Amino acid sequence: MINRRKFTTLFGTSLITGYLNKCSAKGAPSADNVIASNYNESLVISTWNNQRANAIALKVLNGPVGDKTSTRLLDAVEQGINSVESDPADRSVGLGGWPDRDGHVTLDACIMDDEGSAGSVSFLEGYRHAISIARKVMEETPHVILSGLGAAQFAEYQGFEKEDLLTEDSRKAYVEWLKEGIYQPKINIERHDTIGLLVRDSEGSLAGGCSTSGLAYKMRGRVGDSPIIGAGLYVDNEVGSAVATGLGELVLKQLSSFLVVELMRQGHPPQNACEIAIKRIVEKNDVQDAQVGLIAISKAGETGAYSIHPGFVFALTTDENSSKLEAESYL
Ligand code: SD4
Repeated sequence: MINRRKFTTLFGTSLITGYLNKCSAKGAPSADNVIASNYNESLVISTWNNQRANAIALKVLNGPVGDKTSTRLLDAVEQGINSVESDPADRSVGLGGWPDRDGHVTLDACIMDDEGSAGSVSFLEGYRHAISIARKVMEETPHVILSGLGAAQFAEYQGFEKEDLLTEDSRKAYVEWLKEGIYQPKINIERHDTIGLLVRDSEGSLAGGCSTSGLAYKMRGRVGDSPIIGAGLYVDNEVGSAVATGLGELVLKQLSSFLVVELMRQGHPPQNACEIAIKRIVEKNDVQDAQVGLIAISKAGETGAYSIHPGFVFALTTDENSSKLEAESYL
């Protein structure tokens, strides 16, 4: 049975109070179904403790209008995520990301806009800004995904700077890991910092992206959910958007982000949709040692977040407030 109490308690505080107050003014608010329809402020939500990325994205969203809507939304997603890709302290994204078991840092990322355009890179080596390269794939090629060597060649052709992403800290940790060489992802502290970031502008237009170095010490060539449209990310501007983090193999098998958006299309609020999608994963897999977290925004500005195990945190930022919140979980 899904227990909502913790989530609603957390969501009953701080930022969401702002929503509920707004909603109260319009009538019929409910803590279980945070309705912000006609909510006419920008909103950014991202996985894990990424309030700084949210703030950067929000600033772009609220920046000079004049640019095409899609451009502003994509700039917001890209610049928010770029900040994490350049932060060596984030060990699951870009520079300083955890290597695979052969010592190579390989990145996955994807991006989608309000017009349904999508771009992605997987198994990318040597370039920190995977999200920017994914955007270029979307904008400059007839394709959706470029992978491995081809993705790296494309990045070079597009003028991205090539570099070694393995920092001294990551190298030391890798050498230490090699002593035992056991591959055993750990829930929440499983070097989980992957950024999935969703934006909604004041008009209700949606876009999103995610970027990751994937699971620490994965097999060489392993690709997770993050570059797969519908798995790690899905955006449908008529309905809503969703992004996933955690053990990508589970997300891939259920296409969880697509599922969340389709559930919203059927009328489920994003919170319900995230809960049903997590339940689907739990029912079909052994999840004892596996975490997945989902976050979502509806067209109307409602938000949802849910995970398999406790400990999944996410960042929610509006013009009024920014908070790190812990999602309610199935177990
Ligand atoms: C993957 N979903 O590659 C990513 C990992 C992740 O926080 O989200 N880590 O499976």
